Amino acid sequence: MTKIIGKALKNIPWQDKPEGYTMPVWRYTQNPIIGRRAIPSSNSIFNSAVVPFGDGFAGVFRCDSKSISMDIFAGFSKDGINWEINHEPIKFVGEDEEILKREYRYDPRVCYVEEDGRYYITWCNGYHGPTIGVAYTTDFKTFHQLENAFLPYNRNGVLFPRKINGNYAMVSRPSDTGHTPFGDIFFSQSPDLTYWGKHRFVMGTVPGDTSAWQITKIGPGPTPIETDEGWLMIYHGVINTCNGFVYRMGCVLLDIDEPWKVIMRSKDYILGPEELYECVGDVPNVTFPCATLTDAETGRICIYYGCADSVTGIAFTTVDELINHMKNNPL
Ligand code: BMA
Repeated sequence: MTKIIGKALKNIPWQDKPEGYTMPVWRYTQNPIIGRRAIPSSNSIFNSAVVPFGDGFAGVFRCDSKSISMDIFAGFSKDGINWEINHEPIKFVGEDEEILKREYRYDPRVCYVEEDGRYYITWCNGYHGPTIGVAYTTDFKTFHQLENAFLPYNRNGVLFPRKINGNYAMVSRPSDTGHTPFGDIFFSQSPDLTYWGKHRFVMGTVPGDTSAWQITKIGPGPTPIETDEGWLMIYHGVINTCNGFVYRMGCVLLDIDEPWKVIMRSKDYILGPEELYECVGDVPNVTFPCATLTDAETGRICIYYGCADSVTGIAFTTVDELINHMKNNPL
């Protein structure tokens, strides 16, 4: 039994694994939980992140508008399933007008760092090309934008929920200006969330046909989950097919003190596009995880993921399911 290091979350959204189901991750039967038109301006709501907040939940949602402008919106929920999303995008406050200028914003992650009492938001932020935007809030009303973490081009910046060896820690996926046909995961460290360095390679794509769902590019997904065996990280992996990219999810266990060191990684994916709402939409065949809720008491994990760049779904697993999956399907 692996233990999640963290808090109990009695109201975590949950359904038991269906009888006879063989995959390590199973979908919520009422998916998708957020449809395209959940706010008046939206064309699609997907690739979004949630956290426990008060006696319920809060989140930051990617809503593309009907002009296909990509922006991020705050939202609230009592049960983690039914969401009220603000109709206006987040307006950041900050010290530097240059950084506050908006080009586009998408694929948010939210990470609570207890020692700071702050919820940090990271997202793909347009600044002469995609880079990683960073902000924090304490109330999901006022959002303070900090410096972008990196130079362009980078997508998928995911913060760790505590400092490691005295530094903030982030995994990210350097990219290009377009629909990047490559990409590995790197680890970076910062004493102050402004200056990032001590970059380390974590892991790359898998050549050949050993694990071809992750042959083209990979990127970090939700905030890594601390366990007594290491950091459990769910990530996305992509293969380029004759019909375009297909996005699936996998998992990896990283060393607790040196998270650029991989302990175990799964060869088989844990979830991929199969249901209609994952296979059909603005971008077909995409399952894109951006957040988890975890319950340290039971080991339960609820994954939030974007479906076909159109709607948002949830799926369930446990820490033991994922650890066993890696043990039984080692890369
Ligand atoms: C990636 C990002 C994601 C998106 C995915 C599939 O490059 O743009 O937001 O879900 O492509 O279109």
